[in-house]
Amino acid sequence: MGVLNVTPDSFSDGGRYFDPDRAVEHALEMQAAGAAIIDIGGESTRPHGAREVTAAIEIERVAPVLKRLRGRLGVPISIDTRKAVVARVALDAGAAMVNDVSALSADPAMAPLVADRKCAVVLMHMRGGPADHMKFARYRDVVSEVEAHLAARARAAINAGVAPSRIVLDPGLGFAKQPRHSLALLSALMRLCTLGYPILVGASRKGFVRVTGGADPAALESATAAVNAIAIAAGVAMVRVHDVGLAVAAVKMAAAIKSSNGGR
Ligand code: HH2
Repeated sequence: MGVLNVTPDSFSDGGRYFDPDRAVEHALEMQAAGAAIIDIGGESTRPHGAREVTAAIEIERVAPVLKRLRGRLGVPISIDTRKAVVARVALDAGAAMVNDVSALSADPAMAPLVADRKCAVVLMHMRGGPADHMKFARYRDVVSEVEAHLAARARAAINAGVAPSRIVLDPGLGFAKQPRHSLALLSALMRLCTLGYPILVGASRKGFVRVTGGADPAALESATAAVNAIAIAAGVAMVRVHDVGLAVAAVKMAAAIKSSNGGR
């Protein structure tokens, strides 16, 4: 999943794709590099200093990009939003998936919309909102608590009419999590995969990767690739990344090793 942040303030690429023409160009570049899906977002959820924006602003940012991509992109589009009105505009413009970092809990109109449109949905774990989630980074057993929350959100989605086959779960690395929490979740991905849904992991350039692998750009990309390879080896279905070319290489390598089945 290639990230397309149409925002002025995203933590790693804020402002780079704020211009719709530049955003379209980047979506096409990511597709050419091997992205299987493009995730478009008009609001930053960065761990420190994210500013919540109105639905009108989000729409103003993403709608021109969606319009220009129509008929030009061969891979599906996901809309990264917590707001039903934004998701509706994106689905009307051809998006096939809603990536909701609040797991359908921020907006009561989101679950009925996703159920009605029969689109795919990503349910991510977090606590609090984009502006204050780091206040809630306290756990007794982070893996069990995230696992229980994701299972509960999947049940809530199903109760609202969403087909189980359209649900993807995401542990929400870096969201209401200290680096040690994100690392613990990565070490338990095989367990999360047993929840019975495809798992998405978004580690790309995040703070815990930076503090563990190194902050300079090359180290950050290598460390991100290492996380992506480990995630695929553990059985996750999808990784959300900024540098698609590097991720494709890491994912291909991990998948080849995984499927070699010990040479038998
Ligand atoms: N991470 C970010 C945003 N959306 N969605 C899912 N499902 N999983 C994630 O890990 C995830 C996400 C944050 O990264 P980014 O989009 O690069 O930054 P920003 O939120 O500052 O735009």
